[in-house]
Amino acid sequence: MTPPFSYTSPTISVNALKNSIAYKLMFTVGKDPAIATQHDWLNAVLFAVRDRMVERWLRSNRAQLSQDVRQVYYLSMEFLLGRTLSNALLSLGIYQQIEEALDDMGLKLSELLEEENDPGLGNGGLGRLAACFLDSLATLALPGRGYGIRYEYGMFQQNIVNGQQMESPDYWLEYGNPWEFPRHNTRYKVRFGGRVQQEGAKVRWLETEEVIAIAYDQVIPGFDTNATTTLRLWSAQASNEINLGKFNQGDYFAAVEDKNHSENVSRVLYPDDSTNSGRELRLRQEYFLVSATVQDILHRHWLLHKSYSNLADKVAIHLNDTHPVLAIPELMHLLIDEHKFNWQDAWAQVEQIFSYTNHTLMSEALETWPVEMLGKILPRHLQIIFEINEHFLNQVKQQQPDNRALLTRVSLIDETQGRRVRMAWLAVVASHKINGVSALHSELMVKSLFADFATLFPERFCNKTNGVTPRRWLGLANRPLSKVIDDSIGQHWRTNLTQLSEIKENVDYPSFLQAVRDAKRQNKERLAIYIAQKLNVVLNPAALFDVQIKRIHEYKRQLLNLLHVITRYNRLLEDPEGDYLPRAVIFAGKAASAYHAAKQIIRLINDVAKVINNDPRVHDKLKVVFIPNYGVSLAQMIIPAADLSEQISLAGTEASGTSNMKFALNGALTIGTLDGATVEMRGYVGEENIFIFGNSAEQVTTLRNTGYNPRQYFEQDAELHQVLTQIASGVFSPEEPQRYRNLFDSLVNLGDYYQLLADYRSYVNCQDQVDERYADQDEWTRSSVLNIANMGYFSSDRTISEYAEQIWHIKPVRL
Ligand code: 26Q
Repeated sequence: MTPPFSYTSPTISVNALKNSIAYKLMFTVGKDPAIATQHDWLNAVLFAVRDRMVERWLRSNRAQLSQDVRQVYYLSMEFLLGRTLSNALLSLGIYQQIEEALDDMGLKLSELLEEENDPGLGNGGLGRLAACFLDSLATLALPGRGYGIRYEYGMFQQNIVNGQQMESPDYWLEYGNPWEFPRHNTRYKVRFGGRVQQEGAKVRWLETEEVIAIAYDQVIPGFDTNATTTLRLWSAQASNEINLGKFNQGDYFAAVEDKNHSENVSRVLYPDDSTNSGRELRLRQEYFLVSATVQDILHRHWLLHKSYSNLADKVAIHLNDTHPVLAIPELMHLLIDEHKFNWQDAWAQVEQIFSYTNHTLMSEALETWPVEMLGKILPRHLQIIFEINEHFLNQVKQQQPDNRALLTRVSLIDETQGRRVRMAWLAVVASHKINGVSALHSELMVKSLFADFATLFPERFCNKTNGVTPRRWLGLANRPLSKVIDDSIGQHWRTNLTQLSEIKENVDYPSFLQAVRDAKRQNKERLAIYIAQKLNVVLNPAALFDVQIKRIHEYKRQLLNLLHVITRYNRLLEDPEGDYLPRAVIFAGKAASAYHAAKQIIRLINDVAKVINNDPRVHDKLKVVFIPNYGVSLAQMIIPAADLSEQISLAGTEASGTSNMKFALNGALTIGTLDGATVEMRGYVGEENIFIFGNSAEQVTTLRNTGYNPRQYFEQDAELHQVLTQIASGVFSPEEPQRYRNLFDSLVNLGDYYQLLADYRSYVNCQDQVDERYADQDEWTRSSVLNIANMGYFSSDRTISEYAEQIWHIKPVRL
């Protein structure tokens, strides 16, 4: 077995590791080696490795404490970490040694790694971004920690039954979570409900219901460094006081119900689904996270400084979208009601402490909460929000007297929709920096959503283009390609990704191109085997692997992809003798369970796949697969195997995208619209090495304003006409010909908001160019290499360094 690379710890020997593993199996797992299962061995390895991480953790925390530096607290309702063990092995530099140790013990590391579960504590891009950021914080030795919720149930598991998505609960803690350190003594009361009483200048929040937040910590190892960071997740526990009261009165069942009610707060991750916003439990979750976190921050600060007056010197709090925005009124509440601050002094701290990232411009996805609900659950916070609003609106009046329309627009309270609090407005008013996640998105943000605020506070708005960690997304996910790169330029690209540009020098060497191609081929074969086993569909690894994997959403336009697939199918049948490049079109992604349109898209993909894959005339020229239960682990297998990356959202709708970067980093070429960070990727890889089609964001807006008329495209484009007619008439759903009638209407007759038909022709033509380029394998591979070589900018290390310098004002800890 060739070593993955030689970032290898010289100090930890194979023998020492063998001893630790055997020891852990007996004394921590409590099993006799003679009867231990694979899972027991996995746990033994994991505990042995964890010990090594903890050594670094303690050292790192000690350094952080003693240097008393400013820290960032990254608040996020989601952290999508993916599996931990393999990443830990690479970070510690003991991958090879563990592999060898296990070999000697008759075990295979690769098999054990597949046994580890993949906690799905996030929906998609936003949660995965938070995980990449922790990886970079740790690797750069930046002082900070992540705060989130320890959901008992993560993102639902997706099964495909008769072509349709079925959800089942993801009880990821079933076999325990060996990576977590429960901190039973780090606990805070989180209060809900009750009423507010004014006693002179003092406000009291009384008769509340209480839930206890218990901390669970996980080490996040930095790569090739002693530095680590911490992810602290909160779990809800019923507070006994209340329950015991009822219990003693003999009402046992009511007591248990109360307990369940309290503990429901951290029960389950909410899916990203605009239709279910306004749910009370989600609001309680959001407050649970921020209340426990802000109390913890203040507590830690007090221990060190015995004062809160220098809070803003030591603390930066970052809000990952508006989900944790209640941290703002919570900090005001604690400073004023508990720590005797006056309003001005408290607000002065708040304004220096908070920063906020916006991840969407789509109005239906912006969080607002009914005033009435907020008042019921958090009466004191509602009061504070009203007061923030009053101060803010007075300030606006001074700047722009007599502009009533402006006041209505910027008010934190939206009076047009039955009085709701606009959480994004609250975030903007309180934060010293607000950023978008790609250049285009940040530009649109100040032109559209936050236009008024950008005039009021121009210095607050900035851009921080997303990035991804090269450790997981290249080093770990794509070992064959990593090896090729290591052999060419050494190993330091892992912590200095711009070094990848050095591989450009090899772009004219056939042997290098061949090595890159071989690596890709190996990854494709591995994926093909997985697909054959799971789905019983055999892919030709020589085919072009055309991949779209992401949440199923109308704006991401998986349907546009499918329109192209059907077009190809029709061409194949039309001219069976033609010379076609074989293609495998691969989809994966979850639809929110209440999102009917998204579920119909999944169903149609599967219906189309069934027809095409079983049509003997097609042979292996075209295959379509939908891989169920997409998540981080699957992404790590699929992305390295892709030739073509589909990034085809309606321009102006995808804030950034991050899989677009992961694909290019792994040598896929992109076909995409000028949306999100794909715009910047084009700038780096060059127009010749990316396939761009469709309307620009500006053209999309113009078309919307001048009247988008889909029928016109339907009637004038013969291929499109055929495809849509087939869908509508049941060619792919013969057992229920009307199944996709509504879908047809939404595209053709109801003025489709996502303008699919407007981009259809340029998309299909662009796909033809993809075929042409793929036919020349050397040309293709050259482009592929230039994609890899130019992804240096998209490392999350770059992104995090920018946040650290320009927003958080934090510096690396000396170790
Ligand atoms: C909100 C309220 C109630 C329930 C759920 C939610 C909710 C949960 C998750 C709303 C949104 C999300 C997730 C959003 C998300 O992942 N956005 C993506 O963020 C990425 C990182 O910046 C970007 O790359 C993507 O473009 C963006 O879509």
